[in-house]
Amino acid sequence: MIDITRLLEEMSSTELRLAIQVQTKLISLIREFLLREKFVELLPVIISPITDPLTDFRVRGEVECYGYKYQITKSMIFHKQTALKAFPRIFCFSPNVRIEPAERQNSGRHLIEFVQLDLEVREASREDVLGLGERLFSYVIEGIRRGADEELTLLGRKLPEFKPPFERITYEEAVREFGQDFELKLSAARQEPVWLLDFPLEVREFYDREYNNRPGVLVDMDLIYPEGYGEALSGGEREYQVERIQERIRKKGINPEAYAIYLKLAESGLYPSAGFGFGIERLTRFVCGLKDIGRTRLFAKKPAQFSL
Ligand code: ASN
Repeated sequence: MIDITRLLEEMSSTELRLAIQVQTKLISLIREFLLREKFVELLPVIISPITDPLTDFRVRGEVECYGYKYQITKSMIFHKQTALKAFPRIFCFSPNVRIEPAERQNSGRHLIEFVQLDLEVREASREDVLGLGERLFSYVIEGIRRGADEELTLLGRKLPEFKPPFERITYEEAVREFGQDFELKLSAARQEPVWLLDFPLEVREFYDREYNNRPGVLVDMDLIYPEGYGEALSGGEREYQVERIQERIRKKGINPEAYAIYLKLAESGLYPSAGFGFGIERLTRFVCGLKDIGRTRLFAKKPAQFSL
């Protein structure tokens, strides 16, 4: 059953209302920044024959219409790459559904339905989108510090100023310093955002590009929030040559038939590109200094919880 008491409590929560007012400003600042950078905004794709494979424990959300099978979007990665055939710089506020394990219900960071700012840039390198990400992040934080000071004061949040360039650390260095499960430890140990670079091939999806001269290492990145808030954004350079994509799909043990459409598109020629996805609820959580991601949106759906 849906917990009506919780739902009504949410509708009357001052904290939640303040967070959503801040979020409205965040979204507006992001748009303002990206439009100035000559990006085009795409409308989100909610169902598609293909979506981000992500890791196996996440169940496929499927919808059948007219005898065709669609999947519910886990990320618009393949649509982003395809859309670059039409426009050189694109972004989308993209709703994603990821059926996370029930144990993550109270992680404070996981919702099974969330929105990410997903963007992609034709012929860009990781360095290009890393710079863009830093500028976007600093712009948005500065805009909120100035434009939402009332809300932040009421939320009891002191938001520091962040000046790029941000620190960089490789995945290998992070493991050495904090062990395999390093994300929250690294995040808690920092007062400024930090870039995490060069993930090993096994822990990411097949579309992030492998270095030409470093087999098994990817030209990708995450931005990690300070103060223990964990991951902010995730992205990298992409594979775009059909043979390399086929090889990476094979290495993941995925049946290439499942991605036949994508492989056809790659055969027709994809642009080299780089991009990232930036979680809006997590950004709201960080900016507002909230413990619980359930307080960053109405109708929040935590793992294994039935909600409106
Ligand atoms: N949006 C991410 C990216 O651009 C992918 C994801 O959400 N898994 O790399």
